[in-house]
Parts: sequence; structure tokens; C-alpha cells
Amino acid sequence: MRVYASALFFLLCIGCGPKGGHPVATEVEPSPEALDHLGITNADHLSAASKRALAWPERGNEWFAEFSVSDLKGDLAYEEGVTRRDPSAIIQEEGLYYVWYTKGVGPTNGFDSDLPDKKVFPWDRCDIWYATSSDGITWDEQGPAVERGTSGAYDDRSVFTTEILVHDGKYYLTYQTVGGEYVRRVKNQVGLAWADSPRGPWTKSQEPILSPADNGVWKGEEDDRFAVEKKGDFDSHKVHDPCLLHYQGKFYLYYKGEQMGEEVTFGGRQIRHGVAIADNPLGPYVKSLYNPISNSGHEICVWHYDGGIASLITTDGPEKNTIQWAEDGINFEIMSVIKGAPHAIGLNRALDHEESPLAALEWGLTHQYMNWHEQYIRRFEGKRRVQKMVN
Ligand code: AAL
Repeated sequence: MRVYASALFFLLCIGCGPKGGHPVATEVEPSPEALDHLGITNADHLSAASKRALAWPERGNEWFAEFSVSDLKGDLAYEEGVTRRDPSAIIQEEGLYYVWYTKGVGPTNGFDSDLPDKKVFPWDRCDIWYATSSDGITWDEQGPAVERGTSGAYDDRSVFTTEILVHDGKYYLTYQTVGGEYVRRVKNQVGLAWADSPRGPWTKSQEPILSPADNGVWKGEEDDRFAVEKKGDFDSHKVHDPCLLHYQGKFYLYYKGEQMGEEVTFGGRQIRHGVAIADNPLGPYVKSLYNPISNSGHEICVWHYDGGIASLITTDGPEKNTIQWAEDGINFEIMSVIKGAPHAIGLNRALDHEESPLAALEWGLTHQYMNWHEQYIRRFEGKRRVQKMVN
């Protein structure tokens, strides 16, 4: 084994982080065993790929997942003319599972329809409803939890895409809001409601708890979201998919940003995630100076794991179909590449997420498009992907 002086020291990451083998930067000499294990002959000519491989000496396939999806029974089964989508996380109280979701009725007409009460998107003119189940398969719809605001309120057009946090015996729903006329350029914000019981009643925040960055400039008066003088921050148009976690004694509000003048870049739509942090669940939420914290993704799917935060990244961008992990909840690194995951996952928070990197994905809820007018909630199951070697 030839190991030249020039190669004796380089930035190498030795696994000692989370249970799946997380790289931590340190200057070490690659061992002859590591070089042999990876079949790297010339230690003084390490490609970028070889450096990455040497950084993951203990990486197995603990983070590599595969999924299956099946129908639900009862009120959450597909229903003609009705959309139920974007399920929240599932929580369990006294043996009963609870889930919240976006519910709307009637066809999606699009922006160019002349109907005065048109739905421009499937999630337009919606409210947040909830359902319960004793087995996670057959669900009973209980009714609305949070409804659109009264005329003139910031959420008077639609409330949708919600997530739940239970903290200190209180329940917090975060959700997307649209107020006024739903045009292409309308800004989307985030609202919050809280209650003492999962059955409500819910008190809504009078003002949004999160808004898009205000530093983009539209070009012209036409309702064209791609025409901009200046794009502004990654979240200058919409803040979406809010998901609140209690982490390191604070409240981390993870969200998806959409940018004014969004482009198709390498890997699809220009979608990235951010986080805003508060000392109190009611806010104020301050956006992290490190935003954006992902290069890719769509709906937020985050969970606690081994002192850090894991994040499933799907749908858009060059890092789609990866699971990432950040030991500080902000600086995410790719842990695995997956074949593709169900969309809009609602994690099952009743599971012990710390048991293994993929324990959080054992089962939960997702949504599926029957068509552009009707979407419905389904169940997913996830497991570690094990590849068998043939001798
Ligand atoms: C969802 C979420 C957001 C989008 C739309 C409704 O899956 O990403 O909520 O706005 O699609």
C-alpha cells in the first residue's frame, strides 16, 4: 500500500455521529484497511468521490428506505367530489389516533375560469378538518378544527396544509393561509391555532406567525409570477408546509419557501426549505440566518433523531429523494438516497422515532391524486431497504 506524504493528512470525516454513522470532520490519515476496503490504490490521488467514501467508513444502509402505499377505510377512503389532502402528523391520545388535513369540495377551476366562486387550486377554499381512528386504518371524520377567517382576515380565502405539535399538554396547529383574491401573485402566509384538547376549541392567531420575505420586486402589473425585477429571498413569494418541532428548548418552525420568479433549475422546481425559531410556541418566529437550509424538497417531513433532526426530501431539486440529517437542526447532510417516497407524508409521532434512523417511517399517512379535482388520504408503510448479495 503506497501512502505518500502529500496524502498523509486530508480532511477526513470519521463516523461517530448518529447511530447510522454520521461524518464528523477531522484530519486523519486514511488507514490501509479503509483504503483496501474501498479499493483505493493511490492515496495521494484521491478523487472527490474517494474523499467522500473515506468520510463514511461506517455507513451501512440504515438510512435507505422503501415504501408501499394502501387505501384507508371509513371516512378517509376516497369520496367522489371531495378533496382530503396534506395529512398532518398522527398523534395518539388514550388509545385513539388523531390526524388533521385539508378538506374542500367541488372541482378545481383554475386561475382562468370566469366563475366568481372558482377554486384556483385543489387547496383553495378549504378548511382544516380532523379524524380519529383506533387502528390507523379505519378513520372517523370528526368535523372542522380550524376554518377560514371572516371576510377581511388574512386567512379568509383558504386554510390548508397543517401540522400538529403537542407540547406541555397543549396542542398547536400550524397551517398555510391565503387571504383576499387568490391570484398567481398572492402571497401565502402561515397561521397558528392552539387548544387544550385535540378536539378543540381552537384559538387562532390574529396575525400570521410567518410571512414571505418582502424583498422581491414584481415586474409589470400582469398577474405573472415568473415576471420579476428582483427575485428576493428563497421564500419571497410563499411560506408553505409549516411544521413545528420543540427542539433544544426552542420552537423550530420548518417550512418550504417559494421564490418570486421561481425557475426550473437543475433537478426541477426551485424549492427550498427554511426554519424560523421562537422561544415561545406562539412566537415571535425569527427566520434563521442560515436559510435556506435545503437545496431541494417539497412538503416538510422532519423528525427528531439522535439529538438532531432528520428530514425526508422529496419531489423537487437536485437532492430530491434523499434523507438528510442535521446534528443542529440546520446544517443538513445527505444520509441516503431513496427510490422515491410517498408525498406529503404525515408522520406517526406515536412511534419511537429514536429506535433506528427509519423508525419514524414505519407507517403513517400520505395523499394521492385521483385527479386534479379530487385527492384522498392513504396509508404508507416504510422499511429499511435490504439488498441481498448473490454469491
Ligand atoms: C402541498 C403543499 C402545499 C402546496 C400545496 C398545498 O402538498 O406543498 O399545500 O401549497 O401542495
